[in-house]
Amino acid sequence: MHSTGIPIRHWPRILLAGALLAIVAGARLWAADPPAKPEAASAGAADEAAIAWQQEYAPTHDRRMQWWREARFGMFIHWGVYSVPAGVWKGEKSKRIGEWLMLDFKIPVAEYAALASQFNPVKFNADEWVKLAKDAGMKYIVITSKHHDGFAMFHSGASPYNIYDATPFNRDPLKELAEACKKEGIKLGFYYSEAQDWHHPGGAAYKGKINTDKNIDKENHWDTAQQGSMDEYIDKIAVPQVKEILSNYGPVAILWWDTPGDMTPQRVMKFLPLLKLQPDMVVNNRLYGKKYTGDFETPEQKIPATGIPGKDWETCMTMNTTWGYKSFDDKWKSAETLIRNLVDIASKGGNYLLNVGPTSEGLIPEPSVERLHEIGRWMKVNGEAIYGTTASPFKNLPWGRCTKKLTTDGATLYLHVFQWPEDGKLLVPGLKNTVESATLLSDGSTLEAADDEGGVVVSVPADAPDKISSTVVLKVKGTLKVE
Ligand code: JFZ
Repeated sequence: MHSTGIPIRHWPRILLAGALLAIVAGARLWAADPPAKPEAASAGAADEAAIAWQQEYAPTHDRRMQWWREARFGMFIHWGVYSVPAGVWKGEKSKRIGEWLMLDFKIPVAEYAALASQFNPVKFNADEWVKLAKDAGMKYIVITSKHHDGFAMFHSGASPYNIYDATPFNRDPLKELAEACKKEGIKLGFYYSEAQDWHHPGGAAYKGKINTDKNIDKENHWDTAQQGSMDEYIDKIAVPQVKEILSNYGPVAILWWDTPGDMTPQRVMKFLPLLKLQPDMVVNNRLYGKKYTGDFETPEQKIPATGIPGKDWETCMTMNTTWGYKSFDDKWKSAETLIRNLVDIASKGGNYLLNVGPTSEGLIPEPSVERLHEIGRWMKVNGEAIYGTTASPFKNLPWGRCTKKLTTDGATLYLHVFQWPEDGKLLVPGLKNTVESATLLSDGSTLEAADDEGGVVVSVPADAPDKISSTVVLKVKGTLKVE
């Protein structure tokens, strides 16, 4: 699927494989929907196709994923026209996530589109956003290029319903972000809602149980302006726009698909060849069915209890309870929770994609900024124990988490201590290696480490260097032995 290592002449074979694989996988619907009936196909041919796909795709997976695995921490940005109503429609507060407002209130297409004339984010400053992410210790940014409301946040030639043509703003924020990211050495990726599009005729709409209204057709469209051929929507809007974002914004590090409901193998095949426009790019798993895994899994708003063994994965999460800006959502997670989430995720081998929802003025809300600053302060001291680490060798640590780096002749264990021991004795249960050195990451001071029946006991100072999470670094020789 990516050009490097895959000669062009193989493309038809890859596409065929992808299509057949997709048939096996069956349509992945949105949460809470029953699985769709798989289309008829012989299982044998489909299995062969799955294998063929893996053979073509796997060889470049590790190469493309290398930076991503090092990075561990990124910023998600949900920004669009929905930041104008900010979760309120005609005086009524939405209970849904902010970017779903149009569907929540079944807002007619023209009425919602008119909001664009009020979208003038003159305070938007790409350099500031990128610096904020960078200072928080984030290594990449993923921003919504088009969400389900169909509004493109870039200057699109495929539809005038975009921030450049349909608002008084007259700027292309994705261009500006691409430049700022390049300058600061931050990777940039784009979210694109490939199937759902509530604006353009033929775009899909969520089919879950949300509608009791008789005016809604079986496609769950609430406005006749939404009716049309989905294939035509894919050909005229989605495919050209994905081509634009992969062609006009420099190196694109990530393509983050979303909500594949109503995708078919044929529709998937229209997108796949575009990926070769960015041979180093990684893609998530939301283009189609479960067997089309992409490069990484995307648990949403949750941290899998034991990670996802054998898979790369990224937990995306909000800081309050919405992705797109809602003026009244003040259920903010504490910096402590966010930092410990990052540690928890790294200890299970995953990445953390933490969301901000900028306002219609182009500002990242102050509570988000404050939290990002606090995370940044912590990362400046403890980043070494996050970047490029792999999952904990311990099943359970009563006081916190562990990340590790394997070296040619041993290992470095980073002990993330959430509950600092009151008696000054930190027990590392089941560790059978002899400890070469034990230090505090915050000031490099040496600590005593002694073998003990239960493992290794590290003597630590009375006070925790950091109330949220302090890092003790153990260097051990030889193969890791944990019982
Ligand atoms: C999706 C979007 O609908 C939402 O607006 C936001 O962008 C979020 C990051 O992603 O939400 C989803 C998508 C897929 C599932 C659940 C919620 N799913 O497959 O279970």
